[in-house]
Amino acid sequence: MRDSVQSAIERKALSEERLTREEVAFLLADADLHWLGGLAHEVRTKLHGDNTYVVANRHINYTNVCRNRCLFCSFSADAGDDNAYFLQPDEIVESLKTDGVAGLREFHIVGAIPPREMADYGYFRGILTALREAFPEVQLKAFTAVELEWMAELSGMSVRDTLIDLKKAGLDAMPGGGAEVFAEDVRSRICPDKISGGEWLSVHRTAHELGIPTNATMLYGHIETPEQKAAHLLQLYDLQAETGGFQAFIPLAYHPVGNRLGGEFTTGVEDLRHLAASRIALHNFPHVKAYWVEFGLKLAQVMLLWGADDMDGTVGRELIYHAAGASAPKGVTISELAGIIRGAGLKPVVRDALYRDMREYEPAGEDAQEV
Ligand code: V47
Repeated sequence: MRDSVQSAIERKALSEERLTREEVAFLLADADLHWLGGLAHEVRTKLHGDNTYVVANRHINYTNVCRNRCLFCSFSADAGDDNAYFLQPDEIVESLKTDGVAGLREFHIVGAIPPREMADYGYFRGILTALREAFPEVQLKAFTAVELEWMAELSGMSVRDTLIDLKKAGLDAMPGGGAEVFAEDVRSRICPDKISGGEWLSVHRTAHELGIPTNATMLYGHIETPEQKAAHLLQLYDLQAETGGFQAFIPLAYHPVGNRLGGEFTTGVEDLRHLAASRIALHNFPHVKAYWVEFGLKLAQVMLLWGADDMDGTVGRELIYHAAGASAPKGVTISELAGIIRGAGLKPVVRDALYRDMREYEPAGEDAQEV
């Protein structure tokens, strides 16, 4: 029985056919781990050979002041809290100039949902225009679907018109945060004030229609079931089949420190299982990331042989996972990432935010930031 389920999944994954919800739930909950890793690596190798992508990037978290206060989030704060902060666009530019941006290809810009009196639409747009003007060579991957919906509300424009306007201001691509698990039953318990799963998907559909590539995520390891995760992955699969606008999927392991939800860290085995199952289920996504900030560099390296083809980037100063108990460094250099990739027997390829302009990593002159 198990053999026939496995061979049906193998055939579908390698011939680009949609898996069923039962099959994806089987991958997430029951499948033999070695078989799972082997098949995920086959899917990854079919798409990319040994190529393993990295970007010299810098994460920018413009504020932690948030109206939503999701129960799993350890980063957000209320306006009056001691740790609350709010950066103006010129302060962001100044701090980047101080740190240096030589060699950077991408800014990854996400924050929170500050109250209306704190930030209007012009504030968010101003972050893009200030960065584009100061650093025209660095691509802007900015704002989750959650931030986008809020900006549309602030601007009085539709999501489509807001995206068109942000694109004019310099938006190149969108990150995949805020997806969590789409099931309403989960959202009402862990992020009751956040946009719905349907709204998240709709913002990404609109971005794709406008030629703005986006990423997708799934937050696992809290209160969700394998069936809910399987449904989440297949909703992503279906949108990708419709638009082709997703670049990368990033599985996000829940971190339990410093928030109201509490609970446990995921284990390494669970992390490998979720990564491999996602790679197999989402065989129509070009890239799956091993975001080393969540897992540490050693497990992220193993993940490159379990379905991941991308390590995200140098990151610079990570705040969201470190607030929630992450023990990885806050940033690394491109040469460190390249060494980790070569140590897995794979080929490091440097990329930009749009997976264009790619070439094999060469040590001379590539080190964007020593952190
Ligand atoms: O949206 C928040 C998650 C996300 C916790 O698109 C938590 O390239 C675990 O989306 N434990 C932000 N996860 C990170 C993210 C991301 C990261 C790297 C690359 C890209 C990309 C996207 O982190 C949030 C939320 O889903 N998160 N709190 C926590 N305690």
